[in-house]
Amino acid sequence: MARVSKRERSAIERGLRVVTGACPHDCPDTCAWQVAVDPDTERAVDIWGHADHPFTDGKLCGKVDNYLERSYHRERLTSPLRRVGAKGATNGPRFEAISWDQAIEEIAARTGHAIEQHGPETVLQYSYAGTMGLVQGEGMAQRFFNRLGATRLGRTICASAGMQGLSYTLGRAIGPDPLDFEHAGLIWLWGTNTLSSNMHLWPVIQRARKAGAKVVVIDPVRTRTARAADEWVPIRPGTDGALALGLMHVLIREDAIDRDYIERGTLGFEQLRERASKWPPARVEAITGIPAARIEGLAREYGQRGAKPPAIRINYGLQRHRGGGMAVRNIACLPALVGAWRHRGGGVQLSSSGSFMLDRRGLERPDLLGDRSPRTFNMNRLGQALSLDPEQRRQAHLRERPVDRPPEQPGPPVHVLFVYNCNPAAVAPDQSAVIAGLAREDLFTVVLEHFATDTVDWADIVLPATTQLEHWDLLKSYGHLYLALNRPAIAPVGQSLPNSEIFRRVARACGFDEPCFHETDEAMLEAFVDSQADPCMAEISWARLLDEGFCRLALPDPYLPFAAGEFPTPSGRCELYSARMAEHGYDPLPAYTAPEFADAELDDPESEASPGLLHCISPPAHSFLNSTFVNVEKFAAREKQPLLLLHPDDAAARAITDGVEVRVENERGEVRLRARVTDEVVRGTVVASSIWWTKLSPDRRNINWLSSPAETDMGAGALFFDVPVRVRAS
Ligand SMILES: Nc1nc2c(c(=O)[nH]1)N[C@H]1C(S)=C(S)[C@@H](COP(=O)(O)OP(=O)(O)OC[C@H]3O[C@@H](n4cnc5c(=O)[nH]c(N)nc54)[C@H](O)[C@@H]3O)O[C@H]1N2
Ligand SMILES: Nc1nc2c(c(=O)[nH]1)N[C@H]1C(S)=C(S)[C@@H](COP(=O)(O)OP(=O)(O)OC[C@H]3O[C@@H](n4cnc5c(=O)[nH]c(N)nc54)[C@H](O)[C@@H]3O)O[C@H]1N2
Ligand code: SF4
Ligand SMILES: [Mo]
Repeated sequence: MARVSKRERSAIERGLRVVTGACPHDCPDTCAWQVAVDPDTERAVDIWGHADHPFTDGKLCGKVDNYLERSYHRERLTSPLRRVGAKGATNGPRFEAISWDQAIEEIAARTGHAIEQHGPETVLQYSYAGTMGLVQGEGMAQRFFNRLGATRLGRTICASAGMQGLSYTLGRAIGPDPLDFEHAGLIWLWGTNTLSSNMHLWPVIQRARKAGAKVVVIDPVRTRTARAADEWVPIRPGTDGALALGLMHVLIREDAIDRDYIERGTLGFEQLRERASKWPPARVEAITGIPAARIEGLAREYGQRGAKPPAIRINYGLQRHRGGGMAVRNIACLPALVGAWRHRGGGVQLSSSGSFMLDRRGLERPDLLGDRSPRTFNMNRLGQALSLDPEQRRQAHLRERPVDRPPEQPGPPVHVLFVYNCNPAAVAPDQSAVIAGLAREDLFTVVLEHFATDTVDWADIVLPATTQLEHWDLLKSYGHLYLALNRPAIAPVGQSLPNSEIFRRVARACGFDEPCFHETDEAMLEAFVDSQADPCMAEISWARLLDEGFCRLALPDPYLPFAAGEFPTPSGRCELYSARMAEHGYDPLPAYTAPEFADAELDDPESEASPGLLHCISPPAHSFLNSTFVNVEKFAAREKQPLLLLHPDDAAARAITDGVEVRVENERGEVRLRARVTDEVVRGTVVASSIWWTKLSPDRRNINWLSSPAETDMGAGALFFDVPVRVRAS
C-alpha cells in the first residue's frame, strides 16, 4: 500500500480528493503524478509529482507542473467540428460545431464510400506519441485499423535508427537502471540535453557527482546541461560514429581494455582491433573538430580502471543523421571493451524500452487483419504518401536501408486520413509536401486533438479528445523501469471523448461488431496486465496497479543486465562483429557513415564564391514538448520566438548581427527566423528552435520546411538534424 505524502495529506486535509496518475508525454521520465480535485466543483485544482516514485521524486518538470492550465485552456476543443470554409483557410469561419452522432456517421459513410471505390488501403492512420498510453495510444485504434485492413504506418519519426543500431550490438534496448547512474565514476551525456529532455536523471547525476563522479557533455551546442556539467566537448553534428572509433583506437592501443570481459562477453574483437587501428585521433580530429589530444584524454578517462564504472547516456539527438544507426552502434560497443557492464551503473543507456517485454497482441489485435497484409508507409514520407502520383507513393513505402527489396506496387491513393496523437503539419519532414497532401480537396481528413493545431487547419472533421486528467491509461517508460497507471481525475472537458471511445464508436458505425469493440478501457487494461507472461511482469497485477499506482518491473535490484557478458543477440554476446548486419547489407564492424551534410558541403558549387553551407539542427526546446505547449502563452513566452543560433564567425562572414531576421534556405525553400549570435554553438552549425507551430511562425512555416524525407542508414529514421542550409540576412 502506498504511503501518504505530505502534499497529499495537506490536500486531503483541505477536503480535496487526490487521484494518482502519470504523465502521458513522449519523455523518458514517465512521471507519476497526483491531482487534487475539489469535490464541490469537480475541478482539478493542483498537480504535483508523486513523492514515492523513485524517479519522479515528488517533482514534475516546468511544463507539466502547468498541466491543468493546458487541460482547462480556453482554446481547448470541446465539440466535434465539421469544415465549412476552404482547407487551410487563414481567415473566415472554418468549422461549425456538430453532434457526435453526426460526426461519427459522416466518418463511417465517407470511409465506407472510399473503401468501396479504392479498397481498405485507401485509409491511412497517422499517429505518434502525443500520448504514450497503451490504450489512448494504439490500443483501440489498432483494433479498428486492423479490422479495416488500413494502410499501416512505420513509426520511424523519432528513434528507429538508434534502436536498430543498438539492437544489432546489444540485442535489445536495455541499459543500466538509470537510478544506478549514482554509482558511476564518470558520466558522459552524449547527444542529450538532460536538463531539458530527461530532467529527472539530473538529481541522480548530482548524487554521483557528490560522490566524486565527473560529468562530460558531448554536444555541438553548449546546452544548459553542458553549462551545468564539468566539461563540454563540442563536436560537429553527425560525426559521433567517428569519435567512438577514435576512442576505441586509443583504448586498444593503450591496452586500457578488459580482456577477460572481452573474451567472455564479446564477439569479433580481433576484427574490431584491426578496424579501430585505422582510426587514429588525428583522423578523428579532422572529422569531428575535437583536438586529437582531447580525444586521447577522453579515452584515458573512460578506460581508467577504478572502483566505479563509466556510464554513458545517449539520447536520440545523435541519431537524427544519415549515419545515426551506426553512430549508436559504435558507442554501444564501448562499455564492453572496458568491462563497464560488470559494475552497478556502468554501461550505456539509450532507452529502457527493451526491459518492458510486454505482449500487446491482445490489446491491438493484429489477428483482425486475417491473412491481409496491407502496405506500410514510412511516416517520414507523409507528403509522398498523400500524393496522387504513383511513383511518389512507391517511394513512401517503408524501406529499411540498405536492404534492397524490389519496388513495390504503389497501391491506391490515400482518400481517408486519421490523425491522432500527432501534429504532422508541424513535426513531419518535408513540410511543403505534407501541406500539399493535406490540402487535397479529395482527401477526407479526421483529426483527433486537444487544440486547433496546424494539422487541424486541414481537417474535414475535428474530434475533441480528452487529456490525461480525463481518461484511464497505462504507461511504460523508455527512461526507467516503472510501469504507471493513470486514473481519470475529472470528467471529460466539454464534449471531449477518449481516443479509445472515439475509435470504438467509429468501428461500430462501420459495422464492426466484434466483442473487442465493446470492451471498456478498464477492461482492456485489466486483461492486458493480467495476461502478461514475461517474468518482468511477475507479480504485477491489475489489482496491484490500482492499489499502488506504479510498479517496478520484476527485474533484479540492483539490475546489472550484462554483468555476466550475456546479451540477447544471436551469438549471446555483445556483437562487435555482427553477422546479421552483414546479412542486411551493412558493414558488420563499427564504421563511420558521414552525415548528408558532409556530401552537400563537398558538392557545394557556391562555396568558393560565398560563405558555405551551414549544418542545421533543431533539438527539443526546454519549454515545449515537441509541438505540444507551443500554444500555451506561458510556454511560448518562455521560448520567446523562433530563433536561429549561429556562431559569431559564421554570422560575421554573412554580415548578420544579433537580433536581425535571417533567411534560412535550401533546395526545399526558405524559412525566416530571428538570429541569435552566440559562441555556444560550434562553428559551421546552426540551431533552429523546435518545434514551433507553423501558424505562430513567420510565413506560416517552421524549420521542417527544410528537412528532408530521406532515410537514416538504419531503421528508415528521420534526418531532422542533418540539414544543409544557407543563411543570409533578409
Ligand atoms: N523539454 C523537452 N523534453 C523532451 C522533448 C521536447 O521537445 N522538449 N522531446 C521528447 C522527445 S520526442 C524525445 S525523442 C526525447 C529526446 O530527444 P532528443 O532529440 O534526443 O533530445 P535531447 O536530449 O535534447 O538531445 C538532443 C541533443 O543532441 C544534440 N545533438 C544534435 N545533433 C547531435 C550530434 O550529431 N551529436 C551529438 N553528440 N549531439 C547532437 C543537440 O544539440 C541536443 O542538445 O526528448 C523528449 N523530451
Ligand atoms: N525539426 C524537428 N522536427 C521534429 C523533431 C525535432 O527535434 N526537430 N523531433 C521529432 C520527434 S523526436 C518526435 S517524437 C516527433 C513528435 O511529434 P508528435 O508526435 O506530433 O508530437 P507533438 O508535436 O507533441 O504532437 C502531439 C499531438 O498530440 C496531441 N495529443 C496529446 N495527447 C492526446 C490524446 O490523448 N488524444 C489525442 N487525440 N491527441 C493527443 C497533442 O495535443 C499534440 O498536438 O516530432 C519530430 N519532429
Ligand atoms: S514531460 Fe517528462 S519530465 Fe515532464 S512530467 Fe512528463 S514525464 Fe515528467
Ligand atoms: Mo521523439
